[in-house]
Amino acid sequence: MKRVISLCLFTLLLSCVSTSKVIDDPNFFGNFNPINPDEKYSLKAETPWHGDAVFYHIWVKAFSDSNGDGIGDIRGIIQKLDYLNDGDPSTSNDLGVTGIWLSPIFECDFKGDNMHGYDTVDYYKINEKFGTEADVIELLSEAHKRGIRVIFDYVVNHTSSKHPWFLDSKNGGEKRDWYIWKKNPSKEDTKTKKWQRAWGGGNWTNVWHRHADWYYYGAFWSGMPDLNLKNRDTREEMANVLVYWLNKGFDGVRIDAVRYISEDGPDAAADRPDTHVFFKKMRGDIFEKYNAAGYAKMMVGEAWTDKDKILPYYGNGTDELHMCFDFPMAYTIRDTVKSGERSAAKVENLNNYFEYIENTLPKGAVNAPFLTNHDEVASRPFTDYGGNIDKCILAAGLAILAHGSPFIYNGNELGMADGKAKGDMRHRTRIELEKIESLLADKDSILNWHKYFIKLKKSYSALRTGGYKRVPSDDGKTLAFLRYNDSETMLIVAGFNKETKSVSLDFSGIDVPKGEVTLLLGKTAGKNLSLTDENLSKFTVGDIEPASMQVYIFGVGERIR
Ligand SMILES: [Ca+2]
Ligand SMILES: [Ca+2]
Ligand SMILES: [Ca+2]
Repeated sequence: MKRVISLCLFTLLLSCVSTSKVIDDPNFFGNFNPINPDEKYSLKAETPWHGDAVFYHIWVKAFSDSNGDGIGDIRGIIQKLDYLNDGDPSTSNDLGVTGIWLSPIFECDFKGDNMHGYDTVDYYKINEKFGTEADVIELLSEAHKRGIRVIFDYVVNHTSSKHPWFLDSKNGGEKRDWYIWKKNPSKEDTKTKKWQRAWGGGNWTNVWHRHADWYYYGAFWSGMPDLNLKNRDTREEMANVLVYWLNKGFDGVRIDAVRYISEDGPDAAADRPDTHVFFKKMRGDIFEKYNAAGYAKMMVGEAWTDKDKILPYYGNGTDELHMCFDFPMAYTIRDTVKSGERSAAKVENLNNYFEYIENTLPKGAVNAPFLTNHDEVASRPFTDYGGNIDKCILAAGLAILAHGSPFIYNGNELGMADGKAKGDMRHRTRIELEKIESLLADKDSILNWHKYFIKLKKSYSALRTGGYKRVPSDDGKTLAFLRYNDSETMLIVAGFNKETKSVSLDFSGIDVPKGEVTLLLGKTAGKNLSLTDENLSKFTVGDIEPASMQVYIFGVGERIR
């Protein structure tokens, strides 16, 4: 017992010391296991691939159930791979995505209705409800055959309170310092700075949870204690977890709760300098090593916050996270599609946001646009837009064709509504895969439009990594912009109007090739246009249907729809 007490005092002392300056540890992840990708199941990548990807976000429990127990599973995903991308360019009934993000697949504590898996109890064991490690290896193998990369949900900020590490820690064992303990956290509150929820609000009792005479830190709730990542031993083991699965053949990770890696005191538990050090080291010591070995892998981070706070997670563009989910873009697209027909200001907001991303992301950074996910970010588009499929399609097009590599949440491509459940459960109901066949038969179904947008994104590099330039229109309720690079110039026209109409675009002062402008994507018959000196300031685009998108290329191209 005395040993435990002195260990705890030491821990307290250590945490006081470590809050005073940024961790500077040349051996940051300790003696973590070697980077040694399994050649049989890993997909080679001599250069980074994430800037050219279209991802599909699978909520494993809801997606595809292979054994009829009502719970989606890994074998169910394998059975649906041909729907996602059959790997055959000559067939076109598949969605065409090139990446999959799997929601947490490791053994977790809560196995009830809302089993989400973010409460890990064993990072080395696949959740038995989902299958086995052999199933996961087969998924990697089958996905890779089709050119689909697979990333897993890496929950590094916290474990379940039932994880053996935490049981040891709370009993004063050798892993005591793997979690964050304080005797009197509320005493650290001052008049102006308080322990509270890491994202603001609440008070110290929301994040400090009592055990015996001590309190442990858990940013989300008492059942998910935060790991003490200021401790090198903890970092070493979490690096081992990462390397174990990346070596097996995973192509990257979605990283949960990236803002909360480090907590330094009252009002200092989000976006901390140590958190950036953590991801910079992870990039340099782990991901760049895979890159050098010819197996480029990536991290996409969940920094659920404002644009100014997301940006630092990219570091200089090549030394921190590869990608970050663009939460502000999700909100802005939603807001504009919802009411752009009534408000030119909303359309202007979206244009400003696209321009912000283009002008502000450092070189090398890849944005991750999306519309919704498994959390309470927004309702599914179908529910959000009151069943207006045109608006769902327009929103999908804006996200897929936006700067970066998009993530499509499973079911949105099928026009699914929110489930009849409360809170985040409504986003996690069974994916209605039985709809696929009838949606494929209708050339203007939401599923087919997803396929068109994805095909376009994959066919034209300007839509993936090109620049962005707004084109003024005579109608504030139409968004027109160019995506361009040295070899391609694309024009995207998004109409938020209520009636079919024409708009006049002003290209004067914009450097674009004159001549034929070919319609690649549009709902109506549409027609190719021609840009001449005469119509440079009054270039007319017609047949813009309510809540619709048209995509053109300057020059010639093959019409997709
Ligand atoms: Ca099942
Ligand atoms: Ca195909
Ligand atoms: Ca934390």
